[in-house]
Amino acid sequence: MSVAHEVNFDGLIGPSHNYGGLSDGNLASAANAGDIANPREAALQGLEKMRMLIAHGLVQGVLPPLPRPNFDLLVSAGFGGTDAQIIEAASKTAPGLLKAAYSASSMWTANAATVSPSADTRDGRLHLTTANLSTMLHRAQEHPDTTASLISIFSNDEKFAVHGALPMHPDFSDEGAANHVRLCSSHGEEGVELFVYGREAGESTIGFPSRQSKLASESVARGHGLKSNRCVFIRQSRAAIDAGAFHNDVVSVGALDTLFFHELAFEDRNGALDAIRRASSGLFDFKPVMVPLAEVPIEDAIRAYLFNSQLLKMPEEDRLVLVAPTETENTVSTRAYCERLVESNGPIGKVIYADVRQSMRNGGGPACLRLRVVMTDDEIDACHQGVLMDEETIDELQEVVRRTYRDRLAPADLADPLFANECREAREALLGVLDLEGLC
Ligand code: SUG
Repeated sequence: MSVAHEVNFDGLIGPSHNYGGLSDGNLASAANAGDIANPREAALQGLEKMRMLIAHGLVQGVLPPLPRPNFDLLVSAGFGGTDAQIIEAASKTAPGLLKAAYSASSMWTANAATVSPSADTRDGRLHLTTANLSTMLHRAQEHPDTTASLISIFSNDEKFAVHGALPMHPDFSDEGAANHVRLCSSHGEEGVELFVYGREAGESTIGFPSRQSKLASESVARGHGLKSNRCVFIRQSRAAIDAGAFHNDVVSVGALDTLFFHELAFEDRNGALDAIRRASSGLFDFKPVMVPLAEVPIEDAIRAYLFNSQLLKMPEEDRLVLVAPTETENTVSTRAYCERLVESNGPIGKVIYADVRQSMRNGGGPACLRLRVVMTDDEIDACHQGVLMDEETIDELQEVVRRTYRDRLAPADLADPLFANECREAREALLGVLDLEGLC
C-alpha cells in the first residue's frame, strides 16, 4: 500500500457568478433566478473554505474558472462581428443564451470529472473522465475547457490518464463525481466505486430531469479499467430527483468506509447496501449511516443541503468530520440531527459549518465545490504545482479577486460589453497566480 491523500480541487469561483435560473430541477437555481449576485463575495467565501481545510492539515487544490463569456457558443448560434457587437446582439435577441455563455457553473467541480485513483485501476494510473454535462445547455459547454485544464494539471502520461467527455447524447448523460462515491479502508488502498444513475439509456422519464444515465456510469468504469467486482451501480430514487436532488450528492456522501445517506436516496436501498457489502468483502467493514425520513424530511435535507457536505478524515480527529453549509445549521431538523449524530458513537464525530451562501443560492454546497482526487505522494509531486494551495497563495488569489471582481452583478449587467473585458482580465490575473498562463 502506498501513502495517499484525498486532494480536494475546489472550483475557483469566476467573476461572472450570477443567478441565471438555468437549471431545471435545481430548486435553489429557480428560486433565486434574476437576483443580484455578489461575485466578489462568492469567490472570497470559496477561498475561505479552502483556507479552513488547509488549516486542518488537508491537501487543497483549485481548478481555474473557464473563459466567460464563451464566445464560441455565441458564434455557433450565428452571432458575429466584434466581441462588443456579439454581446450587444445576443443581449437583444437571445438573452437566455447570453446568460448561458456567461455562466460561472464550472465552479462546481464535483461535476468536472469522475476520478478513479491508481489503487483501483488495472494500469495503475490515476484516471479522470471529464463529464459531458449534456443535460443543461449552460453546463454542456464546459467540457472542452475542463479537459484542457485537467490536461494542464495532470500532464504526466505515466501517472495520469485524462479521458475526454463521453458522446453528447442523452444515452450518455454524465455529471461526473457528483454521482460517484469511493469507499475504502484508507485512501491508498484498493476501494469500491459506487456509480449512481437516474435512468437507463433510452428510458424516458417524467418529472425533473435525470442527469446521469447508467450507460454513462458503466462507460466511465470501463474506461478507467476498474474491476467489475469492485463497482456497484445504484439507481437514484425518482422520489429524490422529484424532490430536487438533481445529483446524488444532494442526498448522500461517502468517505473511507462510511456512506451517509437519506432514507429516500436510492430506489432499492436494501439491494444497494447488500451490493456494497459484497463488493467491499475482503477490503473493509462497510458502515452505512442512514438518516431516517421521520427525522429529516427530504425537503429539509435538500433545502439545508445536509448531504452536500464534505466528509473528511482530518489528521487531528479520530472520527470523520462533516463540513456542512451554514444552511444545515439554520434548519431546525438538520441541526438537531447533526447534534445527535456527533453525540452517538458512530463514524462521524464532528460537524463544522462553512459559509458558501453565494454558491448555495445556485444549488451548490461544499461538496459541489470540490473534486476529490486521491493521490499518492509521487502523483502529487508529478501534477502541476501551481494549483496546490497554501495560505500565501490563497492570500494572492483573494487580492486578485478584491481588485478585479465586481461586488454586485445584475442580469442586465451581462449586456455591458465592458464586462466581458473585465472577466477576461480577472481570469488572466488568476491564471498568472496559478502559473497556468497557457490556458489564457
Ligand atoms: O448544475 N447550478 C448547478 C449546481 C451544481 C451542483 N453540483 C453538485 N450537486 N455536485 C447545476 O444545477 C445554476 C446556474 C444558474 O442558474 O445560474 C447551476 O448551474
